[in-house]
Amino acid sequence: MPEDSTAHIDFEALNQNAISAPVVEHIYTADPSAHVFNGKIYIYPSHDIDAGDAFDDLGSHFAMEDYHVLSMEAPDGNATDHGVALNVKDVPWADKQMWAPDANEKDGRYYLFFPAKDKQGIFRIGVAVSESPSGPFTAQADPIANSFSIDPAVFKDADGSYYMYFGGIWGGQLQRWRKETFEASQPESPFAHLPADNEPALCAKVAKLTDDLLEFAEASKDVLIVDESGKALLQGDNNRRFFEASWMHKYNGKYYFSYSTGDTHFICYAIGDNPYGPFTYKGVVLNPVVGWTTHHSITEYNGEWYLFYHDSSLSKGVTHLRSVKVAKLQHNTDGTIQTLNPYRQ
Ligand code: FUB
Repeated sequence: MPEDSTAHIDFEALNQNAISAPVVEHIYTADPSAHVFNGKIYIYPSHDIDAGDAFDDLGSHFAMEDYHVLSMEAPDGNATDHGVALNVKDVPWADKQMWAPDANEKDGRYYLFFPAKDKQGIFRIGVAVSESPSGPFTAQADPIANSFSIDPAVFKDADGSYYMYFGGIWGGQLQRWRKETFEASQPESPFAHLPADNEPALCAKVAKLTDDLLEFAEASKDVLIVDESGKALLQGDNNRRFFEASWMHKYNGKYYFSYSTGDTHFICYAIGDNPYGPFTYKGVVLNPVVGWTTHHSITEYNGEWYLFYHDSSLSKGVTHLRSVKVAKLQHNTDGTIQTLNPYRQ
């Protein structure tokens, strides 16, 4: 991922114009997956650190080692850091890069879903379990069978089914799973195996989870995003096509799949009639933030909707040192979402 130049940014002015402030400042946090459990907001973020790894397009500088859970009594309140919830050292199958996690609850138990590179350097998705939403979590011995790539988001539908959405291109390795097995790339390149610009875009994946939430109940399927005429978005449609950071929320009976466009830095959304799609592209949820990555979740709290997101304003533009923020989100009466600008013009 190319590093943006932030030398021209007046961070004092930017922070004054920001629509929200970091929810915590004592650690760097990113990729927030927010849920309401027992009336309280719990945020499951990445815990950004500077491990000294060089910046590259594979995201090697995102060398995170553990997760902390944050909780808030209200979206405009203070956040509590519950400390280390899971460390990579305590995950038998994982080697490094604890990237964007999510969590969910079933029958009073809490499940943390997380990607990490295994000992062969392949991203897999694991599950860790706790009796408490704030952890600590105990990891399963192995990753989810047939899991791959990054950025799991687990959505509970009204009928009690749970679905995992996942995937991310470039360093997230999704493009290396276009065949049955993982395709090698020597030397490792984030661009090998991508479709051509005039081919259909690579899709995020979705799979229903088993009743114990520990495995896929089915082979994962493509999350197809189409334009208003029903045509699949193309790989070269960088302002609209999927890159990473899947999320699902349901509003007025419709399924909203939202995601990051990566190299064009938008959070976009598409609407469908069921959890598998297809989803019709509708627009932008969040315009670009300071920092290369953008990642979010959309959560209802007390009848209002909130966007949890991150930027690199606290670190003055360091791409891999990000801070979680939250802002109110509005759905229009026709079901579309009002685009947020992270900084007032
Ligand atoms: O935090 C590491 C990676 O950066 C995440 O997995 C992506 O979604 C991007 O935010």
